[in-house]
Amino acid sequence: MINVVLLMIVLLWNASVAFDHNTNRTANREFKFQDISSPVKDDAAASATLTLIDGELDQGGAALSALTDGRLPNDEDDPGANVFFRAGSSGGRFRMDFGTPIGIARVNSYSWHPGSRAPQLYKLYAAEGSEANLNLDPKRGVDPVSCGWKFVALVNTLAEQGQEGGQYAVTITDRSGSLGKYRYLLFDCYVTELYDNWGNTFYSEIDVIGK
Ligand SMILES: [Ca+2]
Ligand SMILES: [Ca+2]
Repeated sequence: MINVVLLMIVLLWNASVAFDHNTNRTANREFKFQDISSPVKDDAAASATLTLIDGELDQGGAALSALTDGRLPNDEDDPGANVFFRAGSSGGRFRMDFGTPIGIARVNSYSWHPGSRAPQLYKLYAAEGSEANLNLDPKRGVDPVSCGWKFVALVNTLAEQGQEGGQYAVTITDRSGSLGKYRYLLFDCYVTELYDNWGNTFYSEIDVIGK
């Protein structure tokens, strides 16, 4: 019995999140980081379909497809090359569809901004597609776990204090080498601060590396 409980805990907490930060001084056009690899163009996300589920993208920013186009911003404040939710809003949700379930080794997300729109704060969920009660479009206020989604990880790169601008690279992995086999990913993105209207992250690229 104890073994079963322990196994369940391990299964529930398998995914791990790590992140790397380039300060405004060390940020670079290639998104080179100390420990996490740079964004790539030919990952599994490149051919995925992206759909907005809730919230509103900022009109000054790029379409969702910029998250998977393999292209990177020219500088630290390039709204047209980043996806971000409308200024003053509290973020939103979007879905990534691979068309068929695929083995996923890791999910990497990249962002770049000189100030409070650099850090990342989001929850990642996943679904295989055949879950009985799966709701592909759960709006804010609906817990995705209650409608077929599996919670994968909470990403939070916010600093306790001090400088937050620059570039962030996040990698979500699993000690088993695979996050699982999924057709859908759901990103539930939150503002990084509420002091002003400028807390929605500038997301430059999301890579999904197949198993
Ligand atoms: Ca990519
Ligand atoms: Ca991009």
